[in-house]
Amino acid sequence: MGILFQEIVLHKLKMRMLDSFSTSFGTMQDKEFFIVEAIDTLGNRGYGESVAFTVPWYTEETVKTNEHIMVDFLIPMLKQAEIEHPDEVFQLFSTIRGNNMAKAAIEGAVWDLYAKRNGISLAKALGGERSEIEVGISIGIQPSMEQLLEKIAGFLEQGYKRIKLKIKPGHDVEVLREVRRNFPAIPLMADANSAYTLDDIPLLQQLDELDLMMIEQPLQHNDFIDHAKLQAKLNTPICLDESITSLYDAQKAIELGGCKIINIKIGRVGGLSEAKRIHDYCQDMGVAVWCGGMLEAGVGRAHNIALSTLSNFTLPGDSAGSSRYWKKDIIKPEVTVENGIITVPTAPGIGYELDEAALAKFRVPVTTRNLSN
Ligand code: OSB
Ligand code: MG
Repeated sequence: MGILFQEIVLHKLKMRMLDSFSTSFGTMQDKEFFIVEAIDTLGNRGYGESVAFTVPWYTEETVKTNEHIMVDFLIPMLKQAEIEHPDEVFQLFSTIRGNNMAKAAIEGAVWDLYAKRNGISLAKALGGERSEIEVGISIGIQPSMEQLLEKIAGFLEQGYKRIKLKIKPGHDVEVLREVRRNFPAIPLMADANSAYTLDDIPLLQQLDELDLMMIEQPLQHNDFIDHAKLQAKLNTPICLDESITSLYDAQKAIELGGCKIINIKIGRVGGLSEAKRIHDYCQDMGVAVWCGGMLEAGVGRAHNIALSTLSNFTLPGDSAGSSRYWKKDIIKPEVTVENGIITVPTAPGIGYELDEAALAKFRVPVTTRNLSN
């Protein structure tokens, strides 16, 4: 028998991060998101997490558009479906354009449910091979150089495997130079979140002397062509984040020479099935991938960990331990990092339990009613 859905429940949560997080596009402190709970007719429960922010500055999606698209379109579609395998969800949702983060939140719950029904971990269901994954840390723009150096030293002490720094015009080459001077040998990279243009080629070329692992998304959020022009003039590998929203994008970006590395985020590409296809394609093309982060709570973090067990995730990801973001996470146990390594859980599904008390504590009302009700 395939999976028949009894109910799809949205839990809307609001959590305050321990530290604000600043990028070239803005500063975040409060995280609002949905935990999607998919319940099958046998009473099994799977969980997904939506990753859009309240403001559409990373992609066009927001918490409100996620709610609208899930409640009015995706949940009614799923409730009518019978699914043999979670790979079918992507196709089921293909008549709805875009809205990848809304789709991924629901598809993620179906993947967890599927793995639990089969008594296997999500990592195993995805075809993952690693029992441990390496993680780095993404550090937001800091108020001062002293604070940045202190933060870096602290995270290195905790064992994180690489340091990623956010940059923006006026806060780039000098900052990275100073960091490199203080830490001559650490694996270091920079993420611009689309803050530059081709006019900045001379500036970006100065990064070549700093031995960065890569520069992430220097140019426009939906571009591959200018990135290819830039890559031709840079030794530092370009990694694309925002620009890659599908397998098609990954194919075009790589064909054009727009990147040498891809940051895969489950939400940005519309779910785990598409993430896996991008992973497989990159592996065939000899392009390394790593798993990005969206300041997730525990459920989203668990999905990132499971995805990172696939064999071409050869570079450390951004999903750090729960305590880097939250005073209290929503899963038991919390995600812990030891010497830069997360041990992949082996229990069925995402491998972590929902902490019902935390869910109750952070819950806020869902406001959108299904249009057809
Ligand atoms: O570009 O990878 C990004 C956070 C918010 C929005 C975009 C990005 C990020 C991060 C942090 O770099 C990743 C994390 O720690 O979850
Ligand atoms: Mg990025």
